[in-house]
Amino acid sequence: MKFFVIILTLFIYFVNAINSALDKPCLARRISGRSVICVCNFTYCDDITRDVPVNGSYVAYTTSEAGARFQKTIGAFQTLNHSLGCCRTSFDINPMKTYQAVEGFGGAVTDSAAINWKSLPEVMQKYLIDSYFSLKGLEYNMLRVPIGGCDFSTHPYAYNEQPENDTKLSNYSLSYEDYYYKYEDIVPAFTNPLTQRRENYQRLYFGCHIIDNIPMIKEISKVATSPVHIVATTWSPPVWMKTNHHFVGINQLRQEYFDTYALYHYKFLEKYAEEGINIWAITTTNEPIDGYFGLARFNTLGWSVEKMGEWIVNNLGPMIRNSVFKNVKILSCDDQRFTIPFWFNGILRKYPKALDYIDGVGVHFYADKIVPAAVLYAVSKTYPDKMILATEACEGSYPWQTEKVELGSWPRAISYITDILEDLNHNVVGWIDWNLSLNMRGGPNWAKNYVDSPVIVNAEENEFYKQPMFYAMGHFSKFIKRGSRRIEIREKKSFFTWSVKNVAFLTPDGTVVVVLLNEGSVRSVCVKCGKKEAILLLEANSITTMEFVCDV
Ligand SMILES: *[C@@H]1O[C@H](CO)[C@@H](O)[C@H](O)[C@H]1NC(C)=O
Ligand SMILES: *[C@@H]1O[C@H](CO)[C@@H](O)[C@H](O)[C@H]1NC(C)=O
Ligand SMILES: *[C@@H]1O[C@H](CO)[C@@H](O)[C@H](O)[C@H]1NC(C)=O
Ligand SMILES: *[C@@H]1O[C@H](CO)[C@@H](O)[C@H](O)[C@H]1NC(C)=O
Ligand SMILES: *[C@@H]1O[C@H](CO)[C@@H](O)[C@H](O)[C@H]1NC(C)=O
Ligand SMILES: CC(=O)N[C@H]1CO[C@H](CO)[C@@H](O)[C@@H]1O
Repeated sequence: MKFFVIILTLFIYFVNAINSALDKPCLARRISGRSVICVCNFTYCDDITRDVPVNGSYVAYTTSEAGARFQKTIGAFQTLNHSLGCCRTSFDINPMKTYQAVEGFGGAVTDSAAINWKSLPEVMQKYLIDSYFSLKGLEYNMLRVPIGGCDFSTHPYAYNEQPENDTKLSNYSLSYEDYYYKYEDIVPAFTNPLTQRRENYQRLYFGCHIIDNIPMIKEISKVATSPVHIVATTWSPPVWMKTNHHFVGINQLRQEYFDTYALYHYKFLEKYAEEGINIWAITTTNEPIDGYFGLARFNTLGWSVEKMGEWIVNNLGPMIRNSVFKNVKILSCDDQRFTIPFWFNGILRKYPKALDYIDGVGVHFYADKIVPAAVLYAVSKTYPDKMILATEACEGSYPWQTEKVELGSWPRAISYITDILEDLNHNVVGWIDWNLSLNMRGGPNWAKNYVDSPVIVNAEENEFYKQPMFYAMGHFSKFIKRGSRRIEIREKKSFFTWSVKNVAFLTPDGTVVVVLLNEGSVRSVCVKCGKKEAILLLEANSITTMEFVCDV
């Protein structure tokens, strides 16, 4: 028996060694004054396999400003020995004290993401999807999909724009056969050096929703390592349903179309189901405050607290729950976290019955730097059975960020990491990034609302670039599997050392995953769990994910 265990252990080591040897390292391109980007081209794209930690040892992965990308190290746990006293910073992990269960991590398949994906040669389309979703990639397991158009489309559109005032949505179709204007202005056609063909973007643009988004989701589902949970969101319904008859501006839903707008969601679930794609959750409209106050220059639908409550209780809730899609989750809010206390809680004060229909709230990232995460407790304390999911984030969206795509930016990776750590430590169950891939300008985007993305596609050079933000996401998504529970982790440090931001999880496989963000210079820390401890070296300006079995 013992012999068998030794052989098994050797075998595991052997497999690990092979896997590690097979990891394809980052093809680093240093951007002057910044960190590196990893270049994927027609023949090469880096990948990473997660090594299963063997008892008594840990596997750690490090990404740093200096250029490490998922750099693996293996180390040993030792019996606690207080005479060592080596660490000025230590982390006490208690797997017995558990918090929220994780749903997952992901990004958004917008029209723009799909168009950029499609602008690559086929072999690179596969690289891009594998990089995010496969066993050798970040193992994303969540997606957000717009219902109809959003700003990251090539023009504003919705389903069933014609005929007007069609309460039954008799002409609801995913493919829209529509005008081709504007797109050529946004992304000029170019000659693909590989094929020597002049790429016709109009082909992609023409009904891109059905042509590109659905195939992209299908390709994703083929390689994903756990079922992909899709969150679908409407930015704006057809303008005839709205008080101002425009996609943008101050507007609300016309009272006579409350049921039609619920049907608009139901039909989307139905159309995607016909394509073999099940939607996991819908939200109750993207950023309802924007349209209410006229804050945005992109597609919106404004909602007051009262009207939203009324719509959920009288229209959307009953329609979904009395249908074959009754298990589809309904997430409310889908707006900045500061809206929770007055907006989401406002709905529930006025329409407590909405609680019967709502599974939780979606929160967006853009005001997180000024609004304390403590507001999230307004949900998890008051409604402990409702989930909080981070449904949208991106860098480069603020007006003062004049450089929309900042290749190689380390501060933008830190911004993602800090926000994810903060959210996870406040009971958030998952974190969905925006556009999976954008072009070198951060588009296409009909409203010229260009932003950054973890993957930037340079179709003219037949390359795409994995930004530091990409690896930032991976330090969570690849290791914190769905069903993992957050566990207690306590930092003990001497007064004069800076804090290392942290979070810890117990995975369904029984391993412990710890994520540590070191924003200072190089140092050693002790990680203690049960009767054992390990010393871990944290590189300067780095994020480290450590996985091990806790011997309690
Ligand atoms: C891809 O990058 C590698 C490494 O720089 C290079 O050797 C290879 O020629 C590139 N392939 C193409 C098609 O550019
Ligand atoms: C590792 O330890 C766990 C419990 O501590 C045990 O269930 C498991 O069998 C061990 N695995 C190996 C390979 O020794
Ligand atoms: C603890 O560490 C000290 C110093 O390395 C060593 O002498 C001692 O034997 C260790 N004790 C145990 C229980 O491992
Ligand atoms: C249905 O929608 C299409 C656009 O998708 C439009 O061309 C057609 O005229 C519409 N049909 C009716 C009856 O309005
Ligand atoms: C749709 O309804 C609006 C408002 O009631 C009305 O002004 C408009 O003429 C109607 N459009 C059609 C095509 O019936
Ligand atoms: C496709 C796209 O960009 N969608 C979004 C990308 O991120 C920005 C930032 O929020 C959003 O505004 C876009 O809607």
